Amino acid sequence: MLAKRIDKALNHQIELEAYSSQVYLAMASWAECEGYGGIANFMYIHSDEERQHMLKLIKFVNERGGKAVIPALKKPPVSYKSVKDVFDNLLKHEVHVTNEINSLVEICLKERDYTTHNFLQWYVSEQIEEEALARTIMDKIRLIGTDNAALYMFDRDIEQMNVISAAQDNAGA
Ligand code: OFO
Repeated sequence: MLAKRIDKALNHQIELEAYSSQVYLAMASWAECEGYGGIANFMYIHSDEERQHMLKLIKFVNERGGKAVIPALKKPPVSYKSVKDVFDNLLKHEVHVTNEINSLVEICLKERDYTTHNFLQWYVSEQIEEEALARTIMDKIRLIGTDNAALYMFDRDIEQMNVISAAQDNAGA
């Protein structure tokens, strides 16, 4: 049985994962409308992954005797100044999610809920990977600067980054 405090904290995380999925979906749509097909695909896949993170939490809460509440959908930002702005926001968002996961882990330790603590280790590793990927992408964007030809190549190559990260996820699953 989940303690009330843990139930509440996990439900908060369910909401955050749902919101993450919305944020990346909005980024996908922005990129698609701006003609960045590769970035759009990257974001569509990322959005689906975030939904899976949400579902995993919902199932865990209900299996442990808690009550997962499906949250209302908050409207994410819909427009961006540039590709750099998109990925800046993505990195900021992931850092925020990592901090939230870490607080959740801390609550579990305080409540001596080692089962939930163990379950959350998957999210801890996932955040390390996602932040690392976001930082790698930001490094590339900084190198690209205002070079449109390089941006064109980046848009083509970013799909490959998704494939690699998905393959790593599967290997770890
Ligand atoms: Fe759910 O992993 Fe990113 O936010």
